[in-house]
Amino acid sequence: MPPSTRLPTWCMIPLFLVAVSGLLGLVLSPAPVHAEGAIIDTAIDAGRGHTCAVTSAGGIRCWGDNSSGQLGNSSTTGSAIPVAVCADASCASPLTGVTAVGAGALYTCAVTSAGSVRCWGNNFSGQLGNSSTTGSAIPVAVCADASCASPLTGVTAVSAGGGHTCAVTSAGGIHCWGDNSSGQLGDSNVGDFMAVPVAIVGFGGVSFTTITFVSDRTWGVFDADPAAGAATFLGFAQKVCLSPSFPSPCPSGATVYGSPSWGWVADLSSIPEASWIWAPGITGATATADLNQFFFAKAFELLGPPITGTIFVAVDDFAEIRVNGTVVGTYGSTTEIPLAIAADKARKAFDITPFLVVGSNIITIHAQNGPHTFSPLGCTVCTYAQNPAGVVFGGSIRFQPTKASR
Ligand SMILES: [Ca+2]
Repeated sequence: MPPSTRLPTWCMIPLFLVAVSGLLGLVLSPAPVHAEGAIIDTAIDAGRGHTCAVTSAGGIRCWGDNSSGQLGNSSTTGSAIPVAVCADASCASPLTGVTAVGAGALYTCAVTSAGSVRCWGNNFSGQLGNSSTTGSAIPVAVCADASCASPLTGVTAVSAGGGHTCAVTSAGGIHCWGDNSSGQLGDSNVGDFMAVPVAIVGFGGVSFTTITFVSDRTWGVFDADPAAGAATFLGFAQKVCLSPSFPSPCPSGATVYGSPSWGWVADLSSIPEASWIWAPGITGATATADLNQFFFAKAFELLGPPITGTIFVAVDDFAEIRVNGTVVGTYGSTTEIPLAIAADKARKAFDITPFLVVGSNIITIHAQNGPHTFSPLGCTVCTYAQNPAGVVFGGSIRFQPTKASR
């Protein structure tokens, strides 16, 4: 059972005064509100439909909408009175040592005295920073980086937006995570989202930019490599799955081919936001699937010399990795079944560093399905349900910024 979540009535009144003052943009009291030992409001922030306040004892209490678990009390039932945020999944004790709070639209993040960040609530865009897109009604620790091997530390302040979050460290660094559809993370990239923090260049001694990219809906689909000559834009990539549960999890909104669940077991743990993708408009019923090929392309602006660049790829059945119109390498096969099978069972790394240039770069993944003879179902003109196709990839580019950002 969660701890008692009701504040004594004698301290709720000043708390609500503070909340109201925040809504009206007024300052009722420049100093913390004191009420016979119950000292509240060392920090307060309001989200779309909820509010959270830090107590001077280091606790944190939230109230209002809880539809996404943004009150952090292991519940999704709203509360018109403050409730204590739980420390962990057991919810046996309240979160303590809180020094700052940022309330986002449907989620909340708090800084602890140890310098780490805990977030809870909606996680649709990875705004909880724990390398996941699953929401949480109890606090989760924000990861330090893409490996998610350790928590983010040294944090002194946090600010939460609609679906993205940024934290400031004592070293002056800025780390952001979550929705990046408008480039709001500040990492010079525009993508779906980042479910782990990225360090922003120009703050806290960070002198290089790391652009992380994954296969998602932001990749343009063409009938040829747009970096190598004339190419027709066919739309943006769609996410695809063999079946509703394979690969698992099948992302929401993905097209499900309705295939028997063979293949597509490549380990994607190092590129956790990557999805299997294919060309728009294709379903399991589309024919002919056999030997269909598309070019998935995206531009990356490097505001200085490249330091390193790596891309990991898995594919059903063949892929050619191209940078600025030049072939970096290939994976899989459209003629040899063992090579094709291997290509969807494990991702392969390609070093793209020598192919990157200062300025605009176009990365293109040319992917092709195998012939009907690759299908175990005996079709001679196969649908995508009978002969599925997809490609999944992700990687990073690190460069030394020498030009002014846009
Ligand atoms: Ca295939």
